[in-house]
Amino acid sequence: MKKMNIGLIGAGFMAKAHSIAYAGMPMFFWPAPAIPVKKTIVDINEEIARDSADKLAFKTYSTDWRAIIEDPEIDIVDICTPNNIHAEIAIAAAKAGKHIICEKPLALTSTQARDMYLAAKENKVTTMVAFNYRKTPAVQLAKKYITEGAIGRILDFHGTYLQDWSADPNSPLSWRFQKSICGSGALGDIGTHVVDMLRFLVGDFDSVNARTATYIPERPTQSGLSDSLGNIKSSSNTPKKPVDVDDQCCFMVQCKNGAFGTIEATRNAWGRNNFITFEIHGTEGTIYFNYERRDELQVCFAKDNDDRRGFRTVYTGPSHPYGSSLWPIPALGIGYTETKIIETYDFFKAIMENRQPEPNFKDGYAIELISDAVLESAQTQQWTKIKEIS
Ligand code: SOE
Repeated sequence: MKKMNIGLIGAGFMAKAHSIAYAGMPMFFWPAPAIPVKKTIVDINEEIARDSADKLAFKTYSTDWRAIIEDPEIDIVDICTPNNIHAEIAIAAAKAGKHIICEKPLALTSTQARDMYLAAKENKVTTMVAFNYRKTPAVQLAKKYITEGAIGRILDFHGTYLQDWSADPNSPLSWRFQKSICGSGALGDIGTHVVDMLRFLVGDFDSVNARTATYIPERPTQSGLSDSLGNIKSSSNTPKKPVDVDDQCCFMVQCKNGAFGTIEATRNAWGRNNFITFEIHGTEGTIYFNYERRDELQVCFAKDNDDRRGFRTVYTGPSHPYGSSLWPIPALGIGYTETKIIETYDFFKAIMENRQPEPNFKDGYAIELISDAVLESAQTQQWTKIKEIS
């Protein structure tokens, strides 16, 4: 069976998720499209790089991402760095003919995302952007129901991504609050996951009307780039610096097919941990999903008799998308890891079939165009048309 060598850049928590997925993918999806081989892991901090190579089972480590690009044995470049260096690495990887999986959001701006998309296209490499939540079997089941017409024509939808890890004003100013490193705040970090899912389920967005806010205007500085996600509380005399991205964003969406929706994203919603939800109303029914109960899809079909119409719970299992490769009975439990394993499987399968998987850099670019329109609309307080892919 073909083996594919991986070079992974950025040894934070996402490196752990991707590494487990490389190990687990062939165990779930057998025969695997190809066998992932964890060759080199890169981190600018040598101690972290060395330790991660041991922990995550990479053969070697480096402190320079160019070592991966220049290594002729590397087939796949996996970008798990902060957002500000996605573009430089991805463009270099594409020019070197490597296939690329990149963490979300794809770039700081749509201009960067376009350059990444074009570089990959010109060099005919396979790309994936790691919006993993759409890989949850229940989300794929929602897509199947919608495609089969089970809820009719979509009228409207509501999506949320709520977390609370940054609600404490004393949680540090990580790179996720600095525009030059992250591009945007809650919007890019988590809002884009919901945008990806709803674009996948409902269709292309046409225009948005947004409002953003920065509730905590400054936060204690943090040493190093490490991604503390609010776990480290600073002492009251730690110097503070301004936050220059959104804490919260909320926007209305007009889709090209006429459907209308709302999306909210915040990391300051006390009590909400990874509250990714959508509710989609169609002429023939409703679908509701909550990632915190990700084995379940709640559905209501209008065609049911009056005396039994109502929400029912479908637990995903072997008869649902990807299910026959996962666990043998419904509700044994899908986790974050499984979504990453499915993502890895789709990526490898597409590489072996010489085509693009979904979501790929084109999708990542389309989502950056949506983010740009959201930020512009929040400034102008006007409905803003989303630019077309060019
Ligand atoms: C932090 O909000 C974060 O790690 C996001 O960056 C991820 O995309 C999300 O899946 C979990 O939360």
